[in-house]
Amino acid sequence: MKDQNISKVFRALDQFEIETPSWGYADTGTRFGKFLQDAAAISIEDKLADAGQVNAFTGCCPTVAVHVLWDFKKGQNPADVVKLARKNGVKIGSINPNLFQDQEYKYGSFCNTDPKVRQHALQHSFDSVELGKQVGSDIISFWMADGSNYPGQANIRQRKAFMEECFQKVHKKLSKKQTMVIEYKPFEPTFYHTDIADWGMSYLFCKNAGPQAKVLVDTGHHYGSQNIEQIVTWLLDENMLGGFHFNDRRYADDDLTLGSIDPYQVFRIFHEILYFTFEKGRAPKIAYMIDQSHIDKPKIEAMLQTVTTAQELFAKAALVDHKQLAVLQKKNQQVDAEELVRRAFFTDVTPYLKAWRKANDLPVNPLLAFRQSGYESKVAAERKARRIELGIGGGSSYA
Ligand code: AFD
Ligand code: MN
Ligand code: MN
Repeated sequence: MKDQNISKVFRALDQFEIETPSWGYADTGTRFGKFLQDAAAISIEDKLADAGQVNAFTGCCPTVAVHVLWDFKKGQNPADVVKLARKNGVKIGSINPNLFQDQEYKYGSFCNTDPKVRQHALQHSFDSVELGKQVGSDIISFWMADGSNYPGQANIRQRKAFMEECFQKVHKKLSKKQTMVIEYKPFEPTFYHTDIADWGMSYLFCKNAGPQAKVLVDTGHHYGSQNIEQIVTWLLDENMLGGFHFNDRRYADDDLTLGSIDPYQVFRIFHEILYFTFEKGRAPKIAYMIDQSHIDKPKIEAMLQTVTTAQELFAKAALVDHKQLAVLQKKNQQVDAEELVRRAFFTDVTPYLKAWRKANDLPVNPLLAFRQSGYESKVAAERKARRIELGIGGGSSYA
């Protein structure tokens, strides 16, 4: 049994990659204030250096998601950012347009009743698609904050039509290699209606946009009782799952470290993906991306926690005997079927993880190795001095 497990875990981890977000390395805040950390990244140079550390210690984070307005300064040559990423042993991953911060987006971007605002949002999206082509990224990732706060405030049908038209225009600009992923979120920042509030709305916008549009599942964007793995399974079956933004939540879109609240839910999501892979004989092309930002945990340590937890849960999910599960499901032996899945979840895979890391010349305990490297105290001193010199507060993620 043990040998069988180890080869399953090795096979799973060999194929497992997860993208870290540039914004997860910089200072962020709550809506009540920004909380600064000396070692938090200030510039894209810092963010890529930090992302390079996470990849170096875990071996599974080769790409970094970027936020266009926060990571590409006006007039900056995108090729320089590509070179910077390479210097740190990573590549630019998904491109995230910023359609929620400009003052003119107060009443929406793609859904704004003012055609000039919609055009401004469209132009930024077209520019983001072009940027993706320049930096060799094949994912453009849309999160739309559009919505309203009071009954009667907005014509929801008209907004749906505006949004649909804009996504169709963006889709036309994609290269053959690019995929656009459309994220959904039930509420926040608006609190009466959100124009892309659930997976069905995202699915319809994708279908109407074109064949290179897929749904992005942010694990923090669901009501407490929702069965996320069922949504994932449906989207997989429809070939409409573009990828994930992984984080954990206790109440809403809390962006906590993955698995910190409900590791079994993440395991069930990975299980459904691996069960699909077993049945279809092929792994789906989906982007595993992290979307977390922390005001209290040290940034890089939080990212290492998320990445190593994701590896651990993916390794556990790889232990499920899909063939046996199918037999038990067919016979409706629900207790045995559940026990088969539970046994995998409760298996201690740390020995296998350590063996895989050893076999790949990686530290067996990435978090401990990072702490021993002294990287954090070094950059804390340097960045603290730079903040004082530049007379700035926290990181540039909301610059
Ligand atoms: C916020 C939004 C959404 C988006 C992320 C990065 O809720 O998840 O993907 O910021 O822009 O978390
Ligand atoms: Mn997200
Ligand atoms: Mn979110």
